[in-house]
Order: sequence, then C-alpha cells, then structure tokens
Amino acid sequence: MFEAAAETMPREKLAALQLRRLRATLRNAYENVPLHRTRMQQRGIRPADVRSLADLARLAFTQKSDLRDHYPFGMFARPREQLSRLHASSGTTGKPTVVGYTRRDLATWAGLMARSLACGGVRPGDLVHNALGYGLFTGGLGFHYGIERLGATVVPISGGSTERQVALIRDFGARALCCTPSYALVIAEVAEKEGVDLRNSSLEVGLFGAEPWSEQMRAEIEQRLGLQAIDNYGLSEILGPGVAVECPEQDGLHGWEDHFIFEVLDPDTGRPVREGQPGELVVTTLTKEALPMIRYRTRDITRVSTARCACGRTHLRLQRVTGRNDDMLIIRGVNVFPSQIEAALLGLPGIAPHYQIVVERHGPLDHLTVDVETLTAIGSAAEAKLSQSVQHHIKSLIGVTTDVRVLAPGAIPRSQGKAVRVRDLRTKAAG
Ligand code: DLL
Repeated sequence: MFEAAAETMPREKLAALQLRRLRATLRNAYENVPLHRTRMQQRGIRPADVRSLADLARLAFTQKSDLRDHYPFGMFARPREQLSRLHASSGTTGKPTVVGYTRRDLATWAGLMARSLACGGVRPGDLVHNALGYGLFTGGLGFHYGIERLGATVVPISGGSTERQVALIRDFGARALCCTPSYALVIAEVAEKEGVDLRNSSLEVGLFGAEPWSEQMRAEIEQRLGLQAIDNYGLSEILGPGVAVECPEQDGLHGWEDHFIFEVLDPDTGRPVREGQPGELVVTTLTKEALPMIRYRTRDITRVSTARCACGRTHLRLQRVTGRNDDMLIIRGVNVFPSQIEAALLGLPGIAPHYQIVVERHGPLDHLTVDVETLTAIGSAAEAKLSQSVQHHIKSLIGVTTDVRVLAPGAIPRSQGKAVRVRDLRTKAAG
C-alpha cells in the first residue's frame, strides 16, 4: 500500500477525520465561493452548525450546471493567480466545465493517484505506458504525476498512433498500461494485426477507466492483453482520476473516504438509498482548496458496500459504475444502459467487441438499432442469420426489441479515448 495508515484506518477514525475536514471545506466554500455562501445562507446554515456527518444532508446539492453558470472561474475558492493548473471537460453541449488546482491540490492529487496505482497493483520501479489523453482532459496528466509520485517510470505517450504504442509497449517492456477500456481493445486489435503477441509480453496489469465498461469487456481485455484489468473511476469536477479504484480482489472500487464523502441517493427524491441499493453517486470533497465541491451530483449510477475487503483496506467500495443517469435509454418502458447491451454482445461467437447504439424516434416510440461488427467477412446470407440471432439474444437478456445491423470488420469507428457508444438521432428528428 502507498499510504497504509490512511488506507486501513478504522472506520470510526475515518468518520472523525471526515467531519473535521468537512467543516474546514465548508468554511473554505462559505468564505470564498459566493454561490456556496448564498446557498448556505438560504438554508440558514453556517459551517459551524455542521456538527455531525448527518448534518451534510441539510446542505444543498451542487450540479454540473452550476459550473457552467459560473464559467469559467466563478466556483473557484482561490484567485486565478493562485492556481497552478486548469483542466476542462468539453461536454457534448454548451460551455466546457473548467476545474482548477492549487499547488497543494496537485500534490494531493498526485498522492491519491499514486495510492490508486499501488492499490491496482502497480509498483515503484515499474514501467507504466500511459495512453490516456494528455491535455485539458484530466486522465493523462492525472495519471502522469501519480506514476512519478509512486516512483515508477512513466511513458507519456497519450492516445493515438496505435502501431507505435504497440511497438513501444514491446520495446520498452511496460509492466502496466493505463487507458480507457475501449482503447485497450484497439491496442489489442492492432497488436494482433501486426503479429505482436501482447499476451506473452511484459504487461501484467492495466488500469482502465473514464467510461463505463462491463465484466464481459474486462474478460475480453484480460484474455487478449494477458494482464489483470483494474477499474478506476473519477471525474474532473471532483478531482479527475484517483477518486476510486479496484484492488486486485476486483470486487468493487475503494472510494478514498479520507478525501471524499460518498452518498448514494435516489435520483428522484434526493434521499439516501439503503446500503447495497443502486442510486446516484453524490460526492463531497474534503481536501480540495481551489474547487471545494459540496454534494456534487455525479449522475453516475452505482451501489456501495462498507463490508470489509480481503485486501485490508477499510474504505468503502463502489460497485462498477454501470452508466450515467442521463445515458439511460428508456425503450418502450424498459430502462436500458448501453453497458447492458455491451454485456449481451461480448462473447457472442463471430462478433467483434466494438459496437454502437443508434436511437431513433419511430412515431411515438423510441427505437434502437445496434450496430455490430463481424470478426471476419462472412457474406450477406450469414450476416442476416447472425443479425437475427443477436437480436434474439439481446431480447432474451434485456427484454428490449432492437434491430441489429451486422457490419463488416473495422466498420465501427475506433476511439483513442472515451468511446462514443450511443448515437442519438431523436433530437435531430424532433427539431
Ligand atoms: O474521465 C476522469 C478519469 C480519467 C477517470 C481516467 C478514470 C481514468 P471526466 O472526463 O470528467 O473525468 O468524466 C467523468 O466519466 O462521471 C463517469 O460518467 C465516467 N467514468 C469515469 N470513470 C469511469 C469508470 C474522467 N471507471 C465521467 N466507469 C464520470 C464508468 C466512468 N464510468
């Protein structure tokens, strides 16, 4: 463990630390961010009134729209001159979300990333191939400084030029790979095409995240790259990567509770669900200077468990994030996450693990077309037959009727970062 005392802290001590840090965070937010001060005043709460962790429920939520409404720097608790770095996420609509870090925030982040890498099985002295995007995205630089902090060697390759990535993984002898799960499969695919056997390479562990992925996708990646695939979760508004990560038990992601408070709420009522029940993850930061976040609604759906983990860490575990509230499709009354379609598709014989879902409006009803790809060219008669059987398989597993389009090998666009899984044509048609 990178920080054994913190990672194995008894839960009562952890709770006491959280309360102390929560009060300091609220003071920082109240004194330095007009939006947080106004919201606390509206509720008649001052930071000193928060005397227990249960009092957190009295505070207002923060949402992505708050960051947009105060674009670019209005949510910062420090003057811009005191920030060492900015990151931003582009988002699909409107203005980007801008986040900022003081020098101390960057040190905290590097420490949490080093802790997360070690938790996932990366060791000091390892060579780590970092294929997450460098730039405004938090993935590349977030991992970069964590890898250095851990005492490992970073190869800052970023995404793209996959042939070169394959050659460098082989030539430099990387033990660990960091990228999105969808890009891990692109690397596997290109290696196979080039005749490079990564299964028997130096790779032993991969940290994959930044997008939802399924257990089936994990199995595929582990088998094709010959490594242990570890899930890691984070979001820019809260930190970037380094919020939660699996240990080698691969049974949930340890959320670092000495730096964050995790709540799981019913997205409709805003009330907590029982432990183990699915709901929206809401996160409060405890150590951020520049951008303290109070009860940030992530829109991500997960469940938590505080049961003790075999690895000895005491921090709660988030179940793999299956998707975002706003990515959920409602097809004739059935709620569907793209990751469920992924789980149904992966492992089907003859089908490549690349897919795209097209949503259209047919009259009053939403309609799904799932584009899949064959591993080899098979001819139209076989394609028609395959389409039928995939359609049947999805229907029997998830209960939704879809059209399945079987495309030629390589027809589905490959991503270097976050894969675009859903093409939603509904709004266009309505407009
Ligand atoms: O994706 C930070 C990150 C970088 C995490 C690299 C892990 C590795 P954003 O671009 O702000 O930050 O996107 C955050 O991506 O709210 C989730 O919806 C989704 N997401 C991130 N990690 C996972 C994961 C980075 N492991 C948004 N599983 C989040 C499922 C994930 N979804």
